Amino acid sequence: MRGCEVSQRSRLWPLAPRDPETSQPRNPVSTEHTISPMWTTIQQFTDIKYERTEDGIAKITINRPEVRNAFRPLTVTEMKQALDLARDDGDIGVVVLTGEGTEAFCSGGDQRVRGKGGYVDPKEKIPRLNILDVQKQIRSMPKPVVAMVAGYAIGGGHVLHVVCDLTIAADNAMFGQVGPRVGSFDGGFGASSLAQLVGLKKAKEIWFLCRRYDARAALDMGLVNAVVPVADLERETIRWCREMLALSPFALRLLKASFHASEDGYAGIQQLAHDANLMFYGTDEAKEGREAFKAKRTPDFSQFPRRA
Ligand code: S0N
Repeated sequence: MRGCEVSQRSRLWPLAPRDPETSQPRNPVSTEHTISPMWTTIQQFTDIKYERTEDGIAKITINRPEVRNAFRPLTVTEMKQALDLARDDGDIGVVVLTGEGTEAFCSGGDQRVRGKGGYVDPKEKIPRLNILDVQKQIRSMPKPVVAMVAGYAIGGGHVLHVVCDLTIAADNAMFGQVGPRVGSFDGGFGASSLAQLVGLKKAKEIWFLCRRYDARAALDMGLVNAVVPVADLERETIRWCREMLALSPFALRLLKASFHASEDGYAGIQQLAHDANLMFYGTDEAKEGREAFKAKRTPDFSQFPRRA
């Protein structure tokens, strides 16, 4: 595990026992201490925080609360690095994406550094729309990514939660697109994935009218998975993450790839096929091909059944 002081994969915080009828914890008081996470900083960044729990949850926090967690090129570069770290860390099973504080998840691109062709880093001077790379990274991350949303998820910040696999919202969350108001639009995942989530008419309404939607409205239209009091947001998000950590990581990985396969076209099929290949590599049939090549002999595949 790269750059991390925590080396053991332990289960210090087991899942709370749940009432099978209500799915609520049987004894919320006694489970309180078991659910609070201990975050360890894995790497220092400027615009983001990258932390993890001992039991396999990574948390990426956009840390620019003074601009409602708007992203600038450096923010995006660091998010890409953190997502790579989370992907490559075999102890990480779930990734949480969030914003610092309770005012905003993310307010999209930093309008102060928006130039003619995109967002401009003063050092680089090259205009970029690199947040699109982050969106793709979240989509292809072979682990669930959970958006933990308090406050505003607006513009490109809204698209970020849309591309996450699940969204847990605080009751103060506010969602919306503002592109046509501020002179931009995201016709990629920002349009297609949103339409898949809430339906085409609703997605067009969100983009064409630039209205804001509170957490209750977001839940009603299927934009988020759960709404909880803002004080409970992290606890509830961690609870959802730990439920997933208790499940088969490869089944979750294959499911994620399957959900995206048709929507992402050849890239989606590539991801799913890659996952199938990973499994195939472990079979005796695949090993026979490799061993035959190394031994300079003709492979004998006759021993393997042609399954129905
Ligand atoms: C988030 C809002 C609703 C919060 O309102 P609130 O709570 O009243 O706070 P404010 O007083 O408005 O804000 C506090 C301080 O934060 C600054 N600030 C807020 N958001 C931004 C931002 N996005 N960029 C820069 N600064 C921001 C305020 O200026 C204020 O600063 P001070 O204290 O100094 O006055 C409200 O703030 C709001 O509506 N914000 C703007 C939302 C917005 O327009 N976002 C950009 C939308 N566009 C994108 O995200 C583009 C995404 C993108 O990259 C892209 C992707 C695909 C294809 C194309 C693009 C593309 O860029 O074109």
